[in-house]
Amino acid sequence: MVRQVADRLEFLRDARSVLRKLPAVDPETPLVAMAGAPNVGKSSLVRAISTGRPAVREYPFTTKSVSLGHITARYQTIQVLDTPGLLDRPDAERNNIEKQGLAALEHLAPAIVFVTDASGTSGYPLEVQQALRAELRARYPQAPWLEVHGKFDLEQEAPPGEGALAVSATEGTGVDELKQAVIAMLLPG
Ligand SMILES: Nc1nc2c(ncn2[C@@H]2O[C@H](COP(=O)(O)OP(=O)(O)OP(=O)(O)O)[C@@H](O)[C@H]2O)c(=O)[nH]1
Ligand SMILES: [Mg+2]
Repeated sequence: MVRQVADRLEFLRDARSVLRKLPAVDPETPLVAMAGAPNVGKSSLVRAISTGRPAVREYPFTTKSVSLGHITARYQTIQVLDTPGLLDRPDAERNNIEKQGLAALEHLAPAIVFVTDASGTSGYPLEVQQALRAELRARYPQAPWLEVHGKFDLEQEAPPGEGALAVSATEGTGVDELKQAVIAMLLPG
């Protein structure tokens, strides 16, 4: 019998080793996810506003799986989820790294901080990032949403959109405002 279901047992063994590496998200604690195209500075912002310490590198798809940091405010905790970069393309063409990010948005239903990089250094044009933003907004219309315009120490191709927070993770400008905006969004009152 064991031999008959051997391939399924093997799948379960593989699944266990993958699942073991995922962070334990507490469903009772407020959750916000940093989302956006690859290389726009999501992980840098997670590091800047939370206890999370995801790797930061100058190339896309540095973040290959979700990870968690925390913010403590008013004696309460907020979970901050770093997610892999997403490209503006149909799901069928998305790679497994992107799919993990989408699965997190889908199943954990976090509030979303969407990061746009209009400095031209991410490698992903503004139009691509804007199309991705429109897709995510349409896909998760219920998600509390915060718009961030990153790498603001660099020259920008476009001004921050209305209501967007201009921030620089490297120089620290706007980082406190971002943290306070996240707290206000998740711990109202
Ligand atoms: N000048 C400047 N560079 C930044 C800023 N934030 C991030 N970077 C740089 O942009 C690159 C990508 O940063 P990450 O934080 O790894 O970006 P990411 O969106 O997490 O990237 P992926 O995980 O690959 O999707 C790194 O070289 C960072 O040093 C910023 O505010 N200003
Ligand atoms: Mg990253």
